[in-house]
Amino acid sequence: MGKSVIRAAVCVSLLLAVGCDEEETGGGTAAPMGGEAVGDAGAGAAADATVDEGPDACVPVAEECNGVDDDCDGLGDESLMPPPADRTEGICGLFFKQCTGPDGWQEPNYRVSPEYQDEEDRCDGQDNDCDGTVDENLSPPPASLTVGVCEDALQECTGVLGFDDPDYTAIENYEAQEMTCDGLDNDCDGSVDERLAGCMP
Ligand SMILES: [Ca+2]
Ligand SMILES: [Ca+2]
Ligand SMILES: [Ca+2]
Ligand SMILES: [Ca+2]
Repeated sequence: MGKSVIRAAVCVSLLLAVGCDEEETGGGTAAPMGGEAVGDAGAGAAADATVDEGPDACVPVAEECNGVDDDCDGLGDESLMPPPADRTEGICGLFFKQCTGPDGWQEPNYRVSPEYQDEEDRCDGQDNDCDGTVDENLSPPPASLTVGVCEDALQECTGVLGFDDPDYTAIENYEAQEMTCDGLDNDCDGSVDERLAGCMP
């Protein structure tokens, strides 16, 4: 019994208190929260305090790559659009500069790309060393046929498909099948003038 009475009394007190607050808020100033202490004068003082904070105050400007939180959001050098890297040819066209904080924008490490080569020696249809030329200065392996008139023949770079045998017909005196009695192994099979009846060059 005693506890119920006390609880009811507390509830009545709270209701009265709430009602009182509502009356004050509705009839008084437009201050959203709290009491007579915070009025227009208080808000004005707070604004003045912000302006007067002095040299430590962060004045937001556009974020730049400089290791500084220019826009005062607590993050430095965030959400920046990197400029293209210095090397734009070949596979380097995919690279952008990197923000290094106080040192600003710096060249990327091109070697992170497995396609990149300091000096191109890969036949792959790409400009791996970003000098503007694709598959240049390569060292091709020997061709499939390297005897007879095909001696010294090398494979040729065909681009994305890699190295392949050369066009043997472009080789002087080459014949797909030995036909000429000339003392040469024209078809590059290791035999000279074979199967040519009566040939004595
Ligand atoms: Ca190249
Ligand atoms: Ca290449
Ligand atoms: Ca021959
Ligand atoms: Ca032959």
